[in-house]
Amino acid sequence: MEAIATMEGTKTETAHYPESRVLVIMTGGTICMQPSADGLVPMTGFLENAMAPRPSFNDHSGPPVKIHAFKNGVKLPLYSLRTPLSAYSRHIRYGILEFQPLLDSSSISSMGWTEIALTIKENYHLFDGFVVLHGTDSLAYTASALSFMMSDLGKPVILTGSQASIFALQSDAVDNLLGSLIIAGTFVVPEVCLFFHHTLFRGNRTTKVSASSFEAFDSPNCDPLAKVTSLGVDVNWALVRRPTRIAEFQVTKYLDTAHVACLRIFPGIKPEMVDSVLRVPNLRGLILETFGMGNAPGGVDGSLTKVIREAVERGIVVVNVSQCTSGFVSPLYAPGTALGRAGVVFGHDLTTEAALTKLSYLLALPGLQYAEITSQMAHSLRGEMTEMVLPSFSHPGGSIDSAVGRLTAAETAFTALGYAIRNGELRTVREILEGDEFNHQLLKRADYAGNTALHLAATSTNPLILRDLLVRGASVHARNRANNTALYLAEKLGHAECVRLLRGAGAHLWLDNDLKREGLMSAMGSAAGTPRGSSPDAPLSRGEAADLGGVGGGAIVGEEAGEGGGG
Ligand code: ASN
Repeated sequence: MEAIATMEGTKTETAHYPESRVLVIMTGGTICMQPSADGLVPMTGFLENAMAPRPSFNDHSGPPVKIHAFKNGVKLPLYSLRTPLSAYSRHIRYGILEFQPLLDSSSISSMGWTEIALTIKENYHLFDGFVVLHGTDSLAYTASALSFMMSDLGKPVILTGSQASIFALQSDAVDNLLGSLIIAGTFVVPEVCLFFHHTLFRGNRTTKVSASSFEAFDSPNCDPLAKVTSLGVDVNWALVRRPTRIAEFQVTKYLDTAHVACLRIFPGIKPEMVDSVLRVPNLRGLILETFGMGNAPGGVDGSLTKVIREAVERGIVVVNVSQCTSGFVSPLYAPGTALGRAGVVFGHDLTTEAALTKLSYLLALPGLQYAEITSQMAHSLRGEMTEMVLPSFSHPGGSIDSAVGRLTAAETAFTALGYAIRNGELRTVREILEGDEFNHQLLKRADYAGNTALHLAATSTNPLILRDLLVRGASVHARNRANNTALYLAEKLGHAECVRLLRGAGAHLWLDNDLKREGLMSAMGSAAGTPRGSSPDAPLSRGEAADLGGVGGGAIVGEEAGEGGGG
């Protein structure tokens, strides 16, 4: 319960506002550093020392609330704070798990990446999103590595840090951290992202471009996923990737960075230098940073090409990436063609960071043969390379016409989709979703009650529709205005096949008992409906039934993470 200031500035009304939950994983970096005799070093106690005293991170809504998080399988009590109300009418409640020891990110390794990934995995069901605080030096490597280690991710994982310490008078730390928290707790961008200087990037497209500027990162071959402006967060939903398999979130624990090298070609480089790297014992892969579009010095006798061909014949995967920050490699010029003929894989527009971590990831997968590794290196796994643009489809006629004909508003397509879902018309659903104009947007739209197409499908008797929406990337974590996910509705209605599919795609209910024990039920309750954690066994309440009543309207909610309630 909190006071709302009226126009006159008097506090007369009260209202509940929902909370999202975000777990902050602190690994170290400048953001938490303080000067010492040895230079800047990371300091522990970030929640108490850096966040609690700052009004943007602590609305002083009462004594700190204890929540829980898991670390190495152990359930730990965690003090949490919450932000003041955001422009999206919600608070972000967060707690922090700190690495021991905290690192300068120049010391991160595959072990640290595994620790971050496993921490997210074991807390996945407890939080709406995750913010990883990390030094900037190797941030683009970590973002790339995590993107490959995590498959079928359904929630936002946002990495950030800062160029100046949060304890410095002039710093980018507050903006970077606050922006990350708000995005992670508000928008279901189910990717490993990097947030810096008001910009959300796809993590595996980023590179550090400045050692000192606050604008430290760029993703030269991929537009930002979102921008923060004075008007709010502008998400480029058409770019956002989402899981399209009926599969649960998984983590691959280990990357084989120990047997991969990276070498930058320069004018006059001697073939023997390249050869000696390629003969490092047990080397399995080499990232070759070449000139321009993928060229390396041929030499009169082609001796550089020769040492590379011999390495490929020994089973070493050699990947060609450009030294240029933007553009791509291709066998256009003779030197590039020669490398291609020697068996080098063209990494298209991969960054070095993404190429290195992707190859380390593939080399660590058990049982993957050379041919599979090289083939996967040349294709996008997590949006790390530019994909071929698919031809667009024209809007089909047929059975969609009768539905569209009834409507006049701009959101007719979503309304038609709602009717088709409700009537169990799989064919019409497909026709609408394949309509070129709408297909990017429809899965993210919601009706006036906040129901996305997936919510509607969860209440339909035709589970094939739900399945179709899932494989097209509908988020299982979006919530309607009554704070309920599609799974919650399907459970309540006893739609067993929908429940099975949703759970298979990573949907989950919140841990009711935990929330009750923490005494958070009232804090998490919403004005609109059922508190988070309501028993799925109870029949739909009138409010919930009304919330499913309409398919009209279609106001875009931008896949906001929900209203703070229902599982
Ligand atoms: N050396 C620091 C680190 O990467 C740099 C930073 O965070 N800005 O940990």
